[in-house]
Amino acid sequence: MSGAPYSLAGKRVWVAGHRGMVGSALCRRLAGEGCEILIVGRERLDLRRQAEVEAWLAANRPQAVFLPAARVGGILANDTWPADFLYDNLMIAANVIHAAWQAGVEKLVYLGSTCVYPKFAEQPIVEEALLRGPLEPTNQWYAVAKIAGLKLCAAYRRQHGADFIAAMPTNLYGPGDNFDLAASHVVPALIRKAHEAKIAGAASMEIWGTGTPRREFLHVDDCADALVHLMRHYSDEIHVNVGSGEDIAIADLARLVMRVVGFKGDLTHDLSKPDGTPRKLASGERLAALGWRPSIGLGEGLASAYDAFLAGEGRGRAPA
Ligand code: GFB
Repeated sequence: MSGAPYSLAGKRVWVAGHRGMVGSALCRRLAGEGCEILIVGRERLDLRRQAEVEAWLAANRPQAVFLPAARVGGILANDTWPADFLYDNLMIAANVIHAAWQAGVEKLVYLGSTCVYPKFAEQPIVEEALLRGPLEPTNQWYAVAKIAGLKLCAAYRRQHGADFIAAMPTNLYGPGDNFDLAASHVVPALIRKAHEAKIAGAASMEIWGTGTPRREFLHVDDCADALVHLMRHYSDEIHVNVGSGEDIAIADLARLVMRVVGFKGDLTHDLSKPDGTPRKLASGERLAALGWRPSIGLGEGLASAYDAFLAGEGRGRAPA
């Protein structure tokens, strides 16, 4: 159930992971909320170290916390470094959620991902589908850590009355994305590949897998707006999906990116790379019932993401 609106005005609000794509979008979105935004770099606070996290929270006493901090990556990175994705994300969730409760944080929003759902979940995927089937093998490690995080929020609410909630965003893209081709998600990878193919005058651009899987994409500024909406209007044990409500086949996405970038070559396929889950369209009913709607369409969003890439606002990007 949604509680009375929680006000951020005048509050100390910690954005854990403020340098990441979601964290930086949250800082942009919170600028208009009249709150004091607390940030701390990983060179000063390693969220995987429990004692450091407890000491920082006790000293800085945030009243509200957004927790997008995570080790994230695309399908290949998740499949290549399972221990890193499971351990880092498990420790971050356990340390921050427990220490936030100890420090009396009034409200916390934890970020998971729609990859927590079963590989063959009925589409669109409702929140109740969680744990009703086997996970997608390539990102099961990240998914288990994220499931633990969302369950920690529910457990601290049930046992201690902590007002901690969990949001499950769909595939995100936008400014501050990671353009390193080995670690990135599909949108930044296709933007970089199309750009480099255009600059090189190449005849074609290669995508991973068959191009038939479908994915839902949400611009990171829409995601940040939804997270603030949930912080203000939602207080309940079940997690909430955050999506755009539309999905697209990867091959069609690639053609859309090529149009945005201005590359007119052919598509080729590296079938040695995994397709991953066939479809991952989240049901947005629960969030829509709270009065939130996305506002950035995919075409417009991809154009702004390409502009950000050209301006060098991504990590691991190629020289322009
Ligand atoms: O975005 P992506 O890496 O992750 O891949 P997932 C989405 C789809 O795009 C897959 C295809 O079917 C990929 O095979 N694809 C095509 C590419 N070309 C490329 C390319 O050049 N790079 C990449 N990366 N993909 C992620 C999880 O799954 O979803 C994360 O691994 C997170 O942990 C995220 O949960 C939301 O969408 O398959």
